[in-house]
Amino acid sequence: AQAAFRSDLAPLLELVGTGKESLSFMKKRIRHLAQQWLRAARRLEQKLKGQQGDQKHILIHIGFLTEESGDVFSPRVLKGGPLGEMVQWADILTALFLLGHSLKVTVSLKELQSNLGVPPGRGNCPLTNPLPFDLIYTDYHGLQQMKQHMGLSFKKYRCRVRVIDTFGTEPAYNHEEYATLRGFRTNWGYWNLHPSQFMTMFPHTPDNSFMGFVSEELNQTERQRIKSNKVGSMAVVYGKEASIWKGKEKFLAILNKYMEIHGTVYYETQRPPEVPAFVKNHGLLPQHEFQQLLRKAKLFIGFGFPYEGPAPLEAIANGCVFLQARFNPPHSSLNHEFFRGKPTSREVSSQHPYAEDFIGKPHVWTVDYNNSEEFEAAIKTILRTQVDPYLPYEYTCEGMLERIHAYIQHQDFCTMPSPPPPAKAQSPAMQSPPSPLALSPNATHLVWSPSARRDPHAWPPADSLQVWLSEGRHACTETCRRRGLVCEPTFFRFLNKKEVFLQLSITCDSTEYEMNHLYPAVAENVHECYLQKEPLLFSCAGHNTKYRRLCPCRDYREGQVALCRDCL
Ligand code: U2F
Repeated sequence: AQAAFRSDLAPLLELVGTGKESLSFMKKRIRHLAQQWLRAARRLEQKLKGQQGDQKHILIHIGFLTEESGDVFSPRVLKGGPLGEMVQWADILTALFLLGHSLKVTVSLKELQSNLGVPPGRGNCPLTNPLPFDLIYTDYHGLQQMKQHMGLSFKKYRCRVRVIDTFGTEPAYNHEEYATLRGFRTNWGYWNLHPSQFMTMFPHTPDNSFMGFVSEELNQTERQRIKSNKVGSMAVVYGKEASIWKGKEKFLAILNKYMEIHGTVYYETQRPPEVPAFVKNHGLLPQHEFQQLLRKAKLFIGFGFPYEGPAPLEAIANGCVFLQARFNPPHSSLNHEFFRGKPTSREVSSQHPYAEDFIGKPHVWTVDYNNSEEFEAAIKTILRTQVDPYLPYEYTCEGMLERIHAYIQHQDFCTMPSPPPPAKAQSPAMQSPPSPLALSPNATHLVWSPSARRDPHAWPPADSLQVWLSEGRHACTETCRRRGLVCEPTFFRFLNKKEVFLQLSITCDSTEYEMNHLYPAVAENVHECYLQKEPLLFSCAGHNTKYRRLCPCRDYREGQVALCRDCL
């Protein structure tokens, strides 16, 4: 059946269930944003002109909310604990539902088992019937539970799984054998999934799919009203848990010279000692009241934690300037407890790198907090700066619907494209005739040849490919970014070829196929060229001064980095 856009969210609220504070939070959010979602769905429906594709049967198993995984989040919903994950799940549910798919939602192991068709009382056995879902959205906890209860069927069906993974999983950590050999093993596992099956909260590395979430949107009247009601001297501190305020007296004192400081810190009976008396603390607010507070404020200020949450986007969308700390050196799994053991080597350059890199001034100020003068100067400049509310398209409801729709229509990890030619040398007689080269040189890089065959079903379409050679100190993520492009891991297979080095005028005294997440690459000083032996290890992330990497870059739609210009 064709998927048909839905025009009522009430049935979704029924699907979500009750009995946990986290579920109530998600339902409140869905209710509160309903009109905005419905309008966006109508706009996308018009844009797609009936090309909605098939209705999918989707299981959504929110593993971290199950008792079996400890459910540490639900009891903290009203106490200042993390809400970002629930924000995202609420939005994923809403988007999938509005796009017209058929959904089942589970938050316990028992429900999971009965939906998968695991016979009661049986342990780790294959499913007796075919899996009744085309797609399963879950998280690392849910993945573990599915593995434990599906027996051999897990391997068969894992290509249908999508893992919602806040901070992302880089290919080097995902590949079991490689992770084990090369020290990339983590507690989160090495699942040998296709890296794009992991879906992140922000576009961290394009090796994973960017899922995102949404923020409240403003119409023209609201924008005007907000602008005229702004209290120019009002600042809101980012941090609903008192511990985030610890040791920040110095910054608060400087800020207090210029602005009236508000907070939304959870407390039981009295003011937490970390929050100075000059701060007006509202206590933890319901989400829509928090938005109202942001609408009045001029400044939203972060003290370094939490990393990469939704709140700064909401603040910027409500017309605040976001001031945050630069991390020098950057925080990562190598040097910071919070990231330790996470399956990524990403270097986090500030509290919110997306805000820093994708939004920037005048909305976002990233400064060195160790330098009081720089900090104070930033506050003074911000006080004089006028900003409009701003929300990148990819964080609007329409943007999220558009992206998820494209993923569901085009991402297929169950039928993989044919692997690159075998690495072993073939006898000359067996060699196939050379295929026409798909790439042609263009002074500094390679572009797709106009004459090359293009697979009409390939997604993203290959003709958006440009091949650039990285500097030793840059990952492909960065190499493409510097050219206004984005790294596209599905294109690695086009450039994992000996001829490509030649086309780039690189001298290769030797060329070898090996397993290494930085390949294809060249060790320039010794003229050694390397190709990738394991397609699962194609990785936009990662760099080493020894190598210059071959990077597949593509264009992207304004405000929607996940999709190339011709991707819809
Ligand atoms: C992030 O988790 P957090 O939940 O700590 O992220 P925040 O940016 O603080 O905000 C989450 C939501 O909390 C809401 C606000 C945001 O959408 O509207 N809120 C509220 O309802 N009432 C208030 O008084 C103040 C805020 C991230 F999302 C997680 O993935 C990470 O695990 C975590 C740690 O880095 O950071």
